[in-house]
Amino acid sequence: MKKYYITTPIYYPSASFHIGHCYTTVSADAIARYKRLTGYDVYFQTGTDEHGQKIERKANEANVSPKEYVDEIVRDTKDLWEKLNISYNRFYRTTEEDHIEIVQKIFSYLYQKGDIYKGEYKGLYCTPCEAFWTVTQLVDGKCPDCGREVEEVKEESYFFRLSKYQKQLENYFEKHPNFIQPVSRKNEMINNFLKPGLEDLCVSRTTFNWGIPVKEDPKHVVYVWIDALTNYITSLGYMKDHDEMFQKYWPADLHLVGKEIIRFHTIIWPSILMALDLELPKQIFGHGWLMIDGKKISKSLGNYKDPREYINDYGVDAVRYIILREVPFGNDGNFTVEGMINRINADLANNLGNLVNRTLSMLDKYFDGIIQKPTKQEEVDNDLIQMSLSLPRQVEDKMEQLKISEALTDIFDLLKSANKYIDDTMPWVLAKDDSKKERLGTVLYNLLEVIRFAAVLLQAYLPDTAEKILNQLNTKEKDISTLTKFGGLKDQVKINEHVPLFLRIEK
Ligand code: ME8
Repeated sequence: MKKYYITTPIYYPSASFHIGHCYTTVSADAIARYKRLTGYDVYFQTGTDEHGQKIERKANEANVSPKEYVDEIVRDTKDLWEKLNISYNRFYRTTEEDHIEIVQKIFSYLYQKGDIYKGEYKGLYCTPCEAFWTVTQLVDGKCPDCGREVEEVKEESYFFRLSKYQKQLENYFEKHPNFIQPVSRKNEMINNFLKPGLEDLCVSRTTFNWGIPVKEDPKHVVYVWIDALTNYITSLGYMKDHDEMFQKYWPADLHLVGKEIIRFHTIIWPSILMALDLELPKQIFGHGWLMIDGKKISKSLGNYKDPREYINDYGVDAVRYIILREVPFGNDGNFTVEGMINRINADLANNLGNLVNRTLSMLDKYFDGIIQKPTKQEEVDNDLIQMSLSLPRQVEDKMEQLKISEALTDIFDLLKSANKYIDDTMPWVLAKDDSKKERLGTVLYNLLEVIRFAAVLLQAYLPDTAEKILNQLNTKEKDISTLTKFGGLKDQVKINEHVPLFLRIEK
């Protein structure tokens, strides 16, 4: 079985996650579920990035130890992912013993190799982003990533020879055109960072304690981004005696990250991997941001709500749908409650919900809920059948390019055609004529089968809803391999009870 290792970034523990945070995780979940559906042995990892100055300060403010502080928040993060139905295989924390041990080993190895050396850092630091900057990189004197104040830092530090990997990185980017996606992000990295020349990177701090101590020099803690990025391999048992997971799953097939951290993932992380003589991940995809009123939803702007409120109000799949459907993957997109309600009403309640409800109700009414497998189809059925049969291929093409929103559009287009097919074939008219009974059974069968096609694929995106539909259809034909033939639903099976999937929301 082919393996697929997909990761989200490990999240900074935060007491106030917003819908923007859910974007990376829900998108990764849809990709992971889709890959499982198409037969891959998927390993999907997420987790938390728990060290650093920012966390230490917050814990101090809250008058608790950093570990107590993160433990509490991590519980809350897991709760949110559970409510969003995130099917991760591993939730990894950088405070885990194994991680700490391996980060120290990696640091020592690179030090002995000469890729890490001791010096003094004098420069600027953005604590919210945990990022070092030079004066020329600032925008209006502020952090170019988040626009907040930077602090002057002067301390003894260890440095990683990032500059040594400049040429190797350039070559790699050139030889692997899909390594950084979308392409616009690759160009940004080349123009903004590689062309001006890479400087060595400060990889330890001495002015606070909450981090992984450098084994040989414990007044230093490892720079939190080095600690964080290595999570993708320490979790697999890299440098451990039992490294079967590492052998099996590395290199990662996809690191899915927000665009503001693409620099760390495409320049710093690959250089470290090169220094360790390891293979590079196959792809790093930098997605865009969810915005409110043209600004990134973020804690500092205060324009957020706990996503659980939306889940409570509209249901988990409505929230997942908005995240996955609203913005072409890679771009920024606006998030509004009004937009969410419009989509729920138009796509989920009308297009999908009504189709399922109408079809199942007609089968109840005209055939006591018993499926009538046809012996012949008519000319008008062919379009719908062909459209269904080509859907899995279309979705596969879109997912190959991580065009999640477009994949959903294809599925919902089929549902739209099914609704139109009801208007064209008018089952309620057929029902009035006894001699048309067989034809009526065929029309309803075609609709049920289209619904099954859509539901099988929707398992990747709206898992609860897909499961409900497949249960209502009373079918075990849930595998994507059953979509090579139109006609998976069995004859004379009685469908299960059904309730509307989504209710229209009055504004
Ligand atoms: O960056 N729209 O963690 P994080 C879309 N710990 N995505 C958003 C978003 C928005 N408005 N706001 C946040 C970190 N995100 C580091 C990662 S990995 C080795 C270390 C996304 O908690 C963001 O882009 O700040 C990122 O992918 C994820 O939330 C976690 O961000």
